[in-house]
Amino acid sequence: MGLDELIVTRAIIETYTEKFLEYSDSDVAIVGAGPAGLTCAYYLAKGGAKVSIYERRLSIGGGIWGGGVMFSEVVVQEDAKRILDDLGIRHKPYREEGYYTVDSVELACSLGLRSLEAGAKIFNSITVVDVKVEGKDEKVCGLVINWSPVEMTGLHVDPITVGAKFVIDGTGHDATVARIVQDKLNKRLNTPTGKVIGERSMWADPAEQEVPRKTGEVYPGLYLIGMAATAAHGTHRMGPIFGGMLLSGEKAAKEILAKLK
Ligand code: 48H
Repeated sequence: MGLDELIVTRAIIETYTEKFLEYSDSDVAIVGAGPAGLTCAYYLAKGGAKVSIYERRLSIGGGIWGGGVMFSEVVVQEDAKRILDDLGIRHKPYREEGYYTVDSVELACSLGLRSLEAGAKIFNSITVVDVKVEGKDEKVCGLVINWSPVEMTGLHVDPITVGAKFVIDGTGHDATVARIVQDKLNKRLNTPTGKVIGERSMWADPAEQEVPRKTGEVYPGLYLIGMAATAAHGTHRMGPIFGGMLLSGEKAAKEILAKLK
């Protein structure tokens, strides 16, 4: 029996459409499949939540792949080692106590696979361009999305909307969703100035401690994780040490799972 190209076409379109429609209303919609977003998706899905991730690029992993200056290793500190163990991600102790290295390619692949296996769905090549809001307090209750190539080429094509009980901004340095709420809704965020402050210069030790601390609800229905939390709260950057990103994803997942129950 020969292969039929039209069957290939139909198989792809039908299966993707089914998947997309099933997740067009989720418990949690995460923007950005970086280390924080993927870790958060893993713990949420493992806890029974219906989770969708929208990622602008074709590839997942955000800033993981390049390690430090394209040397494809990242460092994870003692506090976050248990997350690597929990997810079965291999790591090596460095000769200085409390520092572990992880192959960055392996980290990106493993975080992606573990979150998918736990039940999260990743929609790549989709850019989040706005939020959906409802009620008197204009609570965030979904995302407005478009194909990334449409955004890149500036075609005049209207986006569509997906729903979620909680939205998570895991967009990294840009804190894109928090900025959308600040600029388009003209709302005060739960940060010291009410706005996205912008990250401070490198100081890894306090920076890493602050990432999980600053992780949380920044506006009704909107959570900040990872580097987006750092940027919004104006804390220090940390360079290629990734423990804070993993701990931040885990913390937001725990808080949201408690609210979903
Ligand atoms: C859909 C979007 C959109 C959008 C962006 O940058 P990331 O890796 O973010 P984190 O917070 O998980 O991890 C940060 C880490 O990688 C890092 O940069 C560190 C530790 N830096 C320290 C330092 O000192 O520099 O991932 C964010 C993801 C990316 O994949 C983007 O493509 C994606 O979000 N994204 N997806 N719609 N509007 N904006």
